[in-house]
Amino acid sequence: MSPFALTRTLPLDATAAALRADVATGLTRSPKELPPKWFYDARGSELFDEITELPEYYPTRAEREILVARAGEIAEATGARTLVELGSGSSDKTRHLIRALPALDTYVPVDVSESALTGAAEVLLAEHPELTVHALIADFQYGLPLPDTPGPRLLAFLGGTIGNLQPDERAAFFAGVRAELAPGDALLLGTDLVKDERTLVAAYDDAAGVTAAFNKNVLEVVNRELGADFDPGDFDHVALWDAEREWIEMRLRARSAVVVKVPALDLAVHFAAGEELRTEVSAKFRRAGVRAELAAAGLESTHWWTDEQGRFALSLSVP
Ligand code: AVJ
Repeated sequence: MSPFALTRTLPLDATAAALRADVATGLTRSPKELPPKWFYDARGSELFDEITELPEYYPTRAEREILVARAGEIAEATGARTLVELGSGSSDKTRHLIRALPALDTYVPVDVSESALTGAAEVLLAEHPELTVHALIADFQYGLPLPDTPGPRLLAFLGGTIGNLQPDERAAFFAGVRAELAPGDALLLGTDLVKDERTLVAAYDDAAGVTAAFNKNVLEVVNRELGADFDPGDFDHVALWDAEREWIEMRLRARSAVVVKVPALDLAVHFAAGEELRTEVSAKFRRAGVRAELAAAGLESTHWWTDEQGRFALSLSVP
């Protein structure tokens, strides 16, 4: 058997159709909005990797600290033979987990970015030639068509990406995960935690402007894929903390009135001066809330670990 397989669960044209639908809906409604998954073309994935190394962007380092400290406990608690990682990206932090799981035989990275998946698989296979890697190009919001792999399975959703979902979407997501888990399987969830506004906003509005470039890159994606004529220079990067809903929002704010043509959709989109396009919600969590959301989906929390500074949490739950 080949140690590496790549499965595209969504045909290429389904991805294109989803982008068209999201742009058609999101740019014609008020307030305007685009889902964050469209950030991650090859350039966007690269920019995100840069973000994870910024001094202001603490979540990646905090989560890595927890993984390094707790990998042994996670291995012991799960005995995982298959590790499924949703939104695996560069699989960078996962390496600590893979190294610590003695029974591991199959790694299933799932991501919307093909470039991130193939790059990550190459690095991992070089380090662990004994591992079977079955990469899935998939959008896990639309179901989890997981390959048949040996149990127990550990499903990891790291990085705080769960925060990109709205509360109702999170409930649906956890229910979908629960449905995939058999007795003995487990979910490892990474959640960024509520903290002071200054730290949070700085993490999404860094001094070097990498997050601003990442945010504006979604306009380049729409330009390339749908022939639109966005000028990223017409927009300012905005990051703000919504204290009531406890989430960060990223937006792109039109510096002046502008009309953007989207030929593939036969659309002209009008922005008033100062009008904002919401590009991301990144929710922050508290322990009781995470536990309650998991419980509502039939998942029982068994472990909660944070970094030394209490900025980020990893939790383990079981069906
Ligand atoms: C990959 C969704 C976890 O919300 O912190 C980083 C994406 N956006 N900087 C996050 C992101 C702006 C990131 N997640």
